[in-house]
Amino acid sequence: MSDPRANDRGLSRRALLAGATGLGAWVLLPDGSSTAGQPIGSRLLAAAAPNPSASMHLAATDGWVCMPDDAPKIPPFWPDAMAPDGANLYVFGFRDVTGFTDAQVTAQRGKAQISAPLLAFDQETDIKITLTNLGLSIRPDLTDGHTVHWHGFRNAIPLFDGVPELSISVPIGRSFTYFYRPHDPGTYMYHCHFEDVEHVQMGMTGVVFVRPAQNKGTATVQPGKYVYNDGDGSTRYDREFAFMMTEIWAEAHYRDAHIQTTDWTDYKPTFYALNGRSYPDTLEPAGDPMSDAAGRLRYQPISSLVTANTGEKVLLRVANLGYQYHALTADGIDLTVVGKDAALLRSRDGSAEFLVTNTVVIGPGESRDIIFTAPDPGTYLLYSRDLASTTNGGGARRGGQMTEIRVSAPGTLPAQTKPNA
Ligand SMILES: [Cu+2]
Repeated sequence: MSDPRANDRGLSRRALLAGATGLGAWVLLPDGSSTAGQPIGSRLLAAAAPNPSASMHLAATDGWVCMPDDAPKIPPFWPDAMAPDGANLYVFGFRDVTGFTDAQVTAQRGKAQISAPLLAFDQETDIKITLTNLGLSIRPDLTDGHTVHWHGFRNAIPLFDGVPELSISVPIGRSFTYFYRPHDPGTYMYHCHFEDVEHVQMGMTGVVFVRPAQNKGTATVQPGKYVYNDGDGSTRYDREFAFMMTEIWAEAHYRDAHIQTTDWTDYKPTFYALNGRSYPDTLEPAGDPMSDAAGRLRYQPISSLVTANTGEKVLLRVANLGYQYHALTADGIDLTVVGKDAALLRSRDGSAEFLVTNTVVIGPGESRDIIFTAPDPGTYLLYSRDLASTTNGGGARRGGQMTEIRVSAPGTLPAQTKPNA
């Protein structure tokens, strides 16, 4: 395996030029102009100098996770008898291996997680994401590549868009560094785009969002937490929680593990998930994929429990990378949709077009930014309206895309330091 840090350093001007020139004679610059007729890269990189930077390292591989054990069995598909103790479903996925040594990265082969790591960046940050393809431990015969596709993101350079037909995919044992400079705040999602119907279903999906420059404060807005550059503070919030909504078709996962093919037109999900977990697992605290003591949700590390103090503004960043529509509802709580598909809901004359509702419909590949004011102390359900998506495999107990909003008296919880916590 190549050294991902070397690869990171290797995103030199020359490498960038080689990549860009290989794909066409000009590129569109972030300011809307193009480099036609100019030496490619000179303006692009000169402009990068003053921006803050962020870099991270993701690994792509396969692994095993644990869906709720009391769901009706579907022999031989689920639970999968080949699964190691404490697991029951085969998946593909990403892991955050930022700062790991080569040996540590390689050791994560066969230890994928769902959903993918939650990514958050500030607007106008120069971002490098190195992807290492560790291969599939259970299917060494499958020589699939993997990519990172930042869905809905306007990429200046197709090379970094992660659509293998239009740029490249990362072969097994190799690393590639993607570069982004986000100009548009909002909630996005990312996924592998290689054999995407299969790899997305297998678990290679995660939420990525961009915080607005307005958070630093402007002439009209105090420094704080905002969803967008609204100019008037109307998207301010106190706490944020991101949800990746997906469906899991256990039969297809079994067939991938057991060297069989799937007819995707037979699609019939078994589990419905928030951040890779089905209720009541959604309520459990965050897991740690590196900890042997983390228990059965070790490789489904993202909690979906919403907590707040009465009166606080709570932001829900919801993305859907399933293949079906979902409708999220919270009984007795007004939900204000302030953003859709990483765009502030605002009319041409600048007036707000926020939608106040108690049910938010989200299509596949779409995202919503939803703010509500935490009501009186108590526990409130947040769930998908469709009955099938609030069971586990059609079982009698409540399950699927359901979680709780637990509200405490004012001043009880300290300020939130990271999303979904
Ligand atoms: Cu993939």
